[in-house]
Amino acid sequence: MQNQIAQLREEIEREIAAVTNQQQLEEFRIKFLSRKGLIASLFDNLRNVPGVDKPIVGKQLNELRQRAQSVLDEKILQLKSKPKSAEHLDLTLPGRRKFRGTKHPLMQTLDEIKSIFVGMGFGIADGPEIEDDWHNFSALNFAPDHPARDMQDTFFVKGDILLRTHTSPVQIRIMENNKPPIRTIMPGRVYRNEAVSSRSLCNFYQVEGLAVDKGITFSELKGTLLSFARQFYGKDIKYRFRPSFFPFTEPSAEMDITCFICKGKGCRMCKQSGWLEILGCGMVDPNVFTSVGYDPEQYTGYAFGMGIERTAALLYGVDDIRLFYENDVRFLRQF
Ligand code: 2U9
Repeated sequence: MQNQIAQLREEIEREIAAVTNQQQLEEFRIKFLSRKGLIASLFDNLRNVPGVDKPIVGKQLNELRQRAQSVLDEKILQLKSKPKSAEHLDLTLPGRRKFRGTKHPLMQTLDEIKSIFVGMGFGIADGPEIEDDWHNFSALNFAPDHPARDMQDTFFVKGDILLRTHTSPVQIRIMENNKPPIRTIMPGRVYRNEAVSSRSLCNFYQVEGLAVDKGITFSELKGTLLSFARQFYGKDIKYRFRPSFFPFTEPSAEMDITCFICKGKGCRMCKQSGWLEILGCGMVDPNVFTSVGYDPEQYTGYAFGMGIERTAALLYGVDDIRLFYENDVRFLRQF
């Protein structure tokens, strides 16, 4: 009996070492450890062992069963942690494609505008979105009874603190803190108390620009903005300046370019006019210079402003600017 136990122990050690998968593991368990297995049958034979030897043989059998169980448990753990062998890998499968986001179309538009103006020597500045009446209105020559100062048009926070309605207060802050020459653009978010529609939002992006120096003329304004329009909309566009009014510029104008979709023939985008309005501009009003402590006899300057949603809508032929804020991937992945 003791010989049989020794042989079985050797067999157990040999066979467990050869086990490499779940099926062989189960075969091992059945062969040695099941109720009809080899160890159980040795236990059955115990009744034929002489009485004096029974305790010692019984002890050896118990140790054998424990050993078989422990090598089985170890093997279970080993197989679990073992990486799947190469035969399970299908190296011909195509790689998993990661979903790649893209820059938002409004930011693409803004970045393009920024880079064109930086190329013409402008710096970039930003400032607070929560402003006071002075920087947003008074210093910009808004009359005390101008409708924009009304609760109906502007979001007031408390007293004369408000959400800026344009990025012009940044220019006021720059002029308050710096001497000319100044050539800077101010991109940023602005807020207006307006009903949301396909053409207007209550918060949107703007880029404004300001140039101040001795001897700046309307020709420099025209040359700079024409150069911008040609780089941004295409070198073949034609342009026109229409007189307009803003409290902070005098004279003021709006710049139109020939519709780049129908080439001026008239279409849905330009409402059959052949022209697209792209920005507002003008020569800085002398009262604005006085507000910031510049001598209007010494300095002149020009300023301009454009809405980014409107610009991006024109560029990409989008007819509802609310789409830029819905974050529908079917829309966004087209840019
Ligand atoms: C200072 C002096 C003058 C900025 C200007 C415009 C004309 C303009 C609109 C375009 C579409 C606003 O986003 S919009 O609704 N802006 O037409 N903005 S001149 O003039 C300034 C700014 C700062 C100190």
